[in-house]
Amino acid sequence: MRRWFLALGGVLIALLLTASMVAAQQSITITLSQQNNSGESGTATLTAVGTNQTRVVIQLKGAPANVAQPAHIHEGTCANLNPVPKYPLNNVVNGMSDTTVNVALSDLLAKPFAINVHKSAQEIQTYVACGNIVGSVAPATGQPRATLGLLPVALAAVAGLGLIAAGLGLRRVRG
Ligand SMILES: [Cu+2]
Repeated sequence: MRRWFLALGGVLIALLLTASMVAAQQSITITLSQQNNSGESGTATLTAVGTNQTRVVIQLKGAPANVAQPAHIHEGTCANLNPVPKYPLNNVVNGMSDTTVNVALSDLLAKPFAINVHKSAQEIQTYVACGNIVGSVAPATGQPRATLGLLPVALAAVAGLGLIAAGLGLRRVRG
């Protein structure tokens, strides 16, 4: 019975590893373009965290030193933005911001959303950078094969690790 227990454990570990590998693939990077001649531009990387959260990491070049610049996810596009913030992000300071928001990446991709950065708390009405949240993670936006293609690899990994675990279990029983 012990070998079955070990084999089962091996398969479970393999499944967990596979799940984390697949989850790590659910990430998009968008471009944040300068607005109002700010000289600030860069990227935002959005990564799925579990099934209903998204980590948003903003990196801007040309940001002023030690100025807190408000940032949000807004509904709409940079060209046609709903000015009311939908999901607040942590302030960009020295070009960096890192926030986990309570919304699934797939939901952010399901309809138009944009990330914008404001000049400062005092000059919040001035946008310094903006980028539309678009990408190829969700099936609705195309290229779902990139994710589906991982499935055979994941299954092979599970099978292989399961066999290894079963082999170790046999060896233990014999030894
Ligand atoms: Cu905003």
